[in-house]
Parts: sequence; structure tokens; C-alpha cells
Amino acid sequence: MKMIFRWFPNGDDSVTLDQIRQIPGVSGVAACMPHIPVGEVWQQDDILAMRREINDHGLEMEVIESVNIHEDIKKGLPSRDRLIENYITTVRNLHNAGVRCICYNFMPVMDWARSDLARPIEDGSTVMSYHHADLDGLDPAAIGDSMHSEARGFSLPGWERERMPQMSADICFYREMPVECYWDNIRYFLDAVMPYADMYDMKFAIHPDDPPWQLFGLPKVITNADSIRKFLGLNNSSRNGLTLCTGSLGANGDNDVPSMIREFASQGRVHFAHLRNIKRTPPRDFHETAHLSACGDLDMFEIVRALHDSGFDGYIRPDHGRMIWGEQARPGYGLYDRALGVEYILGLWEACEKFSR
Ligand code: DNO
Repeated sequence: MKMIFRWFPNGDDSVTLDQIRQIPGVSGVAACMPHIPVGEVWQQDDILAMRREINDHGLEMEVIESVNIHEDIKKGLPSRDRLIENYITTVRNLHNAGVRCICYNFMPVMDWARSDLARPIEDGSTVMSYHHADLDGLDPAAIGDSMHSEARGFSLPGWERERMPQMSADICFYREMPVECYWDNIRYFLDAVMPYADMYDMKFAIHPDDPPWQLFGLPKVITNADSIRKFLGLNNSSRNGLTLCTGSLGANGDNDVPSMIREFASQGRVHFAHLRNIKRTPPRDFHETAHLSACGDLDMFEIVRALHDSGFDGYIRPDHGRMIWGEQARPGYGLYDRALGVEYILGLWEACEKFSR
């Protein structure tokens, strides 16, 4: 297992590589290139320059989060073949730069959604929260505007400003699409890309839908154990795997996250794990919390133990944290609470290691 930390290049992060290097147990970062428009090839030289910067700070760059999928691929438009070719070229260039794992998602129109990026909780910190009634039925562009106003000037992955004007039209497009067509488009993408995953020794780790239920009438597909089984069955390559995000899947109290981990990690299909905790207000509201089990509804010990006992040897990163100690950072991605999360997870991991001897 390798512990990594999400990092955004080109000054789009309040957290520096020097700081990340000083978090005990962190060996690398999950990097990205959000300035490259989705669908365009990531050029070898740019990737190598980013890797050099990361390596020069004593850290590895084995994981990219994310190489996003162009909307035309998700929609199944004729232009998808050219875009998939670009994607494959990017995979090759990343392989040449030593990248081993690509995190991506197949969420239509937008990545994750929250109604509040800075909700105060009892301890005086702020967290990201989701109140279904505040979001559903609203104009997503307005939601995007309000999220950006709370983003402290940092980019919000999946909510890039240039995509806002297109959002409403895209939502209408998907509302007309039978969900089975959406699954066909996922299969088409996997069938085209997985042979290159083998050729370039690249693990593909799809992120579940966040939240894991329908919003804006959009197809949501990676939401529970059954849908994950279906997804993994679309292409049986062991490189076709998951980013197991505990906070996304765990938002639905019916999802038994440790048992999902035991099932999919023991099949070698979990390549990357995002560990965070949440507090649920059923049926569909929740807010994020500190990583500790006692702070939320997820049993983080059982989660780490399930990974450990399944022989998981992929990457883990702490996921969204609280904003604490006066930090001004991208919502969910401050230094302090995620660093606390790292040490807690590593403590649980060490206990699992020692108890299993
Ligand atoms: C949000 C993140 C997502 C995630 C992508 C992976 O904070 O969890 O943006 O990186 O869905 O493709």
C-alpha cells in the first residue's frame, strides 16, 4: 500500500509539495493537469515537467486524478473515436512518465455535487455538506456559481467555469437517454482503452458517483455493489478497476462499505482508495467530518481492515477534510485535517499489520 496526497499544480493549491513531503508516511501525490481542456492530449513534455517538480520534492507521481472523459464519449457521439484516440495517447504519455494508475469518472455533466462548501459544525470547523432539497430542481449553472463563490479562488474539479453555459443543454440530452445506452457508452470506452491499459501497464480506477443517487434526472451508474459488479463485468481486465471512495458510496446507508471492499479488493479490482468519513441524515442528506470513526457514520477501522485483509496493494489517499485552524484552502482539500487523516489511517493500517502477524 502506498499513501499519497492529492495535489494541484501551477499554483492552484494552497498546499505545497514541501508540506506534503513532511507528512509522515506519504510517498507521493495524485496529480492532475486541469488547465488542459478535457479531450485534448496531455503532452509528454508537460507531464515530464510536472513529474520533475514532484520528484524534486522527494515525492512520486504514480497516480493521476483525474484524466477526465470528454462529454461526447459519455454521450456516444461520433466524435468519440477521435477523443478516445486522444485519451489513449495521453495514457501512453503518462506511462512513459512512470504513471501507474489513472483515476477517472463517468459521471455525466458534473463531477461531485454539494449544496454548501463551508458548513459550520459543532467544533467550529467548516465542512462540505449535501442537502438534496437545496440542489435538485435548481439550475446547475447557479449551483456552479454558488460553489465557485465558496471556493476561495481555487478550481473545482468537475465544475470548470467554461462548462457552465453548456450544463443545462447537457442535462436535457441525458434525460432523454435510456440508462442502458449510457452503460453501452461506458462499455465502448472500456473496450477501446483496456487493451492499451495492458500494453502500458496502467491501472484504471473509476470513481463512484458522488452522491450515489439520482440528481437533476441524470443517469447515475456507479452507486452500489450491484452496479459495481455490472461495471467490472463490462470488461474483465484486472486493470479495469475502482477508486473505492468511502464517502461517496457511504452516503447511502444501504451500502456496506467494508463488505464491498472485501468483495472487490480481494478480486484485485480496487486500485485506489479515497478514505473519508461522513455523517448522514437519511434519506439523502449528509455532511463530511473528520476521518475518525467516532466523528461520523463510517467505521474507518473496518474499512482499513477490509483493505488490509484483502491484500490491497494499491494507493490510498485521505479524502476531503474539515477546514480547521484558520486555514484558507480549496474546500475539502486543506493541509491540516487531511494530514491528521493520513496519520490516523496509517495508525489503523499498522495495527492491522501487527495484529495479523
Ligand atoms: C472531488 C473528487 C472528485 C474525483 C473525481 C475522480 O473532490 O472526489 O473530483 O477526483 O470524481 O475522477
